[in-house]
This record gives sequence, C-alpha cells and structure tokens, in this order.
Amino acid sequence: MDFNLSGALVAVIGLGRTGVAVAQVLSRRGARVVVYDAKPEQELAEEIQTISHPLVEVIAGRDDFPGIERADVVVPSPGVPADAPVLVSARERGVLVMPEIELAYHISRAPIVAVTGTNGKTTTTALIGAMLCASGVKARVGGNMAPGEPLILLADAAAQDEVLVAEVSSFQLETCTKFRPRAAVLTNISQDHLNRHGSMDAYASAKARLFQAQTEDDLAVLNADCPVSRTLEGACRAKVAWFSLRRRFSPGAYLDGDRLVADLGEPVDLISVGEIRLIGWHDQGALANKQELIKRRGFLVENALAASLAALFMGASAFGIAEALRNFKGVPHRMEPVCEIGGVLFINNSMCTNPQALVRSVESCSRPVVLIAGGRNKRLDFTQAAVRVASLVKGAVLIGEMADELRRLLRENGLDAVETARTMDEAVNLAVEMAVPGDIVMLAPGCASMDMYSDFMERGEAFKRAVERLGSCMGGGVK
Ligand code: UMA
Repeated sequence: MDFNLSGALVAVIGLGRTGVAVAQVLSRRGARVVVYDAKPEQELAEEIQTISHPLVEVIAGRDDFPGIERADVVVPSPGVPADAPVLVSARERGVLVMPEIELAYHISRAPIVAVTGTNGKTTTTALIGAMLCASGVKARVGGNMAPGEPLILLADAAAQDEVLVAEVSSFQLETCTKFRPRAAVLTNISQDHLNRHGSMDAYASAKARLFQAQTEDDLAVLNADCPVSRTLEGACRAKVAWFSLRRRFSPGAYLDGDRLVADLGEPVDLISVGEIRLIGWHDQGALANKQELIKRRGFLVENALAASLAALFMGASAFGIAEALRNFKGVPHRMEPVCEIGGVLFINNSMCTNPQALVRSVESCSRPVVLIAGGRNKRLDFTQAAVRVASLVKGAVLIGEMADELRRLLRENGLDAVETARTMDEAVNLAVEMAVPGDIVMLAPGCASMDMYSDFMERGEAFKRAVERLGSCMGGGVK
C-alpha cells in the first residue's frame, strides 16, 4: 500500500511502548512527530532517549495538548479511550484519528493476520506464527502481546512475502475504521475491561471492529461455542469459518473423535488432541481417557482449531500445522510451570485477568489446586466464577484490592480454606502450608495487576521469585 506521511505533522498521545514505536517509525519516514504524555519528563527519561530524533518533540507532564490543532493525524496509544476529550475534539475539527495498528496496516507491505478475544489471544497468535514458520512461510508475531513488538515495528520491517501475525486488543480496535486483516480471528468473548468500555455491548462492538474493513476475499474465524461471538456473524463481510468443540462446520475447524480437522473447502486431518504439546506439564500421560483430555484442554484445543484455520488460509500446510502443535511450548505467564518443590507443582498463570480465564485455569488442572488470586477489579462480576472455583479448589490465598470481595464470595460458596496475604511471598508461603505432595499451587489472579505491580509480567516474575526463595529455604528441593 502507498501510504506516505513524509512531511506530515503527527500527534502521538502517550509515550509507552506504542508511542515509542510510532515515533521511531514515523520520524524515520520523514514525519514530524509530537508526542504528548501526562507523566512528568523525569519518569519518561528512557523513552525520550530512545526516540531522540530531530523530527521528534516530546511534551510531557501536562494534561493539555499545546499545538495539537495543527496535527494532520492524531495517534492515540491503546490506553487512551476513544471518548477522551482530546480525541473527541480532534474528530470534531476533522483531524484524522488513527490508532497504531491501523497506521501499521497502511504502511505494511505484508498481509496481516489479527487475533482478538477475551482469552487465548496470545496463545493463538503465537500458534499461527509457529504454524506458518513450520510450513516455510516467513512470519513475524507481535502486536498487543507482551513481551513482544508493537505491530508498527513489524510492519516497518516486513517484506511483501512475509505474514504479520498480530494480537490486537479491544483498546486498539476501539478507534479503528480501516484496519483490514486478511484473516481475522476472534477466540471468544466474555466479561472483561468493563472499567474501560462501560458495558458488554460496547466491549463486543470494539471487538467487532476487527471485521469491519474486511472484504469477501478475506477470512473471519469465529467461535461457534461462544454465544457472544455467534452474534458477530452479521458484522462480517469476509468468508466466515467457525471453530467448535461440539459441532462440525464447513468452512470450519472441529474435532472428529480426538482428531483436529480444519476445512476451508475440503477437510484436512491435522493431529490428535493427545499429541498437542501446548501445555507439556501436569496432565501428560495421566489422562488416558480422551474425553477427559479434551475437557481439560478444551480452551487450548479451541485456540489450536482457530489458529489452524487462519494458518491454512495464509498458506500453511497440514504437516506444518501439526508440527507446530506438536512442538509448541506455550507462552510465558500463561499456565507456565515454574518448578516442583516437595511434590507440589507451581504454575504461573499471571496472564489470567478475568473471571472466565480464572474458571478455565482451575478446570484445566487434574490435581488438587491451591489458588492464589486477586488484584484490581475491572468492574467484572465474579459471582458465577466464585461458585465454580469454590467447588474445584482445595484452598485459596487472596491478594490485592479484590481480596476481601473474593474471600466473601468463596466463603459464601462453601470454601473454608481461604487466607489473605499482603505480599506475593506471603501468598506463596500460605499456599504451601495448605498444599500436600501431589497438589498444584497456581497463581491465576483473575484480576488486573496494577494495584500491586506495573503489569502482569512483573506479577508473574514476583511469583516465580517467591517460589524460588521457597525452594532455597527448603534446601533446594526444586525440580
Ligand atoms: N498516557 C497518557 N494519557 C492517557 C493514557 C496514557 O499520557 O490518557 C500515557 C501514560 O502516561 C504512559 C503511556 O501513555 O506513559 C502508556 O500508554 P498505554 O497505556 O497505551 O501503553 P503502551 O505502553 O503503549 O502499551 C500498549 C498496550 N497497553 C494497553 O493496552 C494498556 C500493551 O498491552 C501492548 O503490549 C502495547 O501497547 C504494544 O501494542 C498490554 C495490555 O495490558 C500488555 N493490554 C490489555 C490486555 O491485553 O488486556 C489491553
């Protein structure tokens, strides 16, 4: 696509990872860039140093936007809501508001596969990338996923014969109008980010923007087992392919017994559920019963089915898809096994930040679980999740701002072994006291991390350090 911003004045709101990437790419391409950030300059020293360029100016520590009325384009970071006064007034004055992923789409020579959804985005994105690479298709993976590169950096670097596979969030989609992925995947939709979007309808509408600029030449991949996803079919102009654990679709991806099958015109047999290495940990070998295996791994099998459709559409082979599924090691902070101490397995699932993810994390374990949960709520309702969690775990240690509410809900649902901790070290110590050999201690917070940490990765690292400290106190019994 021919998209030239050379000489244009671009206003970027926010100097986080997105703002840095946009400033770097656009200044290299000859645009004049002004970056605004509410934080004081001294807190942004590293970012300012990274984007230092004669065409880049930073205005920090102010909540107004001097000179923004002269901008040709305003690029909001994902953390800036679509109804922020600065964006409303830009639109009123006829100034183009274009999020980073749409900018990336315009400058990219490579086609884009985009993945969104409440849960499983990162795993599905990483899987598509691995499936393409295993099929000999050059692919780069990034976008919203952390750690990872913002989409605009991938788009700037990629050649025409590559494929960009991007995780995209509702925050990024909220202001999109022309972002057109060749293949778009929606993993599922359940309650999340209501503090930002206000209602489930608004949240689902933001997700639906993934499909709005696609044409009949493109592919939309939807989850037939997810009630909210089903309502989005009408938003798609692209060919829709459904994935399901329960029914067969053509075009679609489904289970034939325990075999994964993808069909974009003719059925392609891929792999059996038991061969998927997505989580190569606690269940291996223990679950001889295939139905039990599918139940435990349902979420991950869904991700694999969805990824297979997108990968197949972008040129992956059945062999490459199966290879990728066989060898995939999972992603950090998502059901990540940390170690085993005295027969207790520790799992870091810090990326679990909503009620549905919390329930599915606990459901996927075939051994008794002591749960560490809590953090900042995003205006989500944990009433239903608490019923299920209380019936499945043997104990819970609660942290952060949600500790009291979760404690009340779990107790009301009959779970007696509930403790509260102020730090991650304390949480891990209390959890270990409740566990016996053969159990799992799992960090699956179900909540955002910002009350105690800068992000979910810092929280996951804190958990891993606490587990390591415990291991050394117990005389190095870590496996
Ligand atoms: N800022 C302002 N004014 C505002 C809002 C923010 O000045 O009104 C400034 C802040 O002071 C800060 C900067 O903007 O300096 C931060 O911008 P940001 O919050 O948009 O964060 P980025 O560092 O640009 O990271 C974003 C995503 N963050 C969010 O969506 C909150 C990252 O997703 C993503 O990896 C990155 O872009 C690259 O694409 C993180 C995330 O938590 C992992 N995403 C949510 C999720 O996955 O659930 C949506």
